[in-house]
Amino acid sequence: MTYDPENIFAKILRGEIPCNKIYEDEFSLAFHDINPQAPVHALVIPKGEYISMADFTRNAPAELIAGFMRAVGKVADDLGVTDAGYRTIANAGPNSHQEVPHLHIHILAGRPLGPMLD
Ligand code: IU
Repeated sequence: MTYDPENIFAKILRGEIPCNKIYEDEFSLAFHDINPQAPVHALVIPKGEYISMADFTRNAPAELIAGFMRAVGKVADDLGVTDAGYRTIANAGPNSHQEVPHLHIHILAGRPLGPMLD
């Protein structure tokens, strides 16, 4: 599968579509999910053309991988959910129900989340 530069998160990264931004640095952008599944539902995306976690960890430079993962922790801290707890999810591929083919980590928090799967 090749990266589709017209996916919605690529457009957000290019500034062609707005987002409700939480955090941005040279490696990452974080914003509120448009259809939140919990009181806190953020998405963190890397700056680069990566479809999935597998694509990212195989192909991204180590500095970007480290910077991106740091951003996930920082966003949780900034949102004030670290102590109460939160869940991170990165869907990848058809069985996972990944809808947007640009790597994104969901941060879900703000209520007890219950069991992992539907
Ligand atoms: P998924 O893991 O690919 O299924 O998650 C995609 C998420 O992107 C999903 O939670 C959507 O609500 C969210 N989203 C968004 O925040 N803004 C958009 O313009 C679109 C989807 I399209």
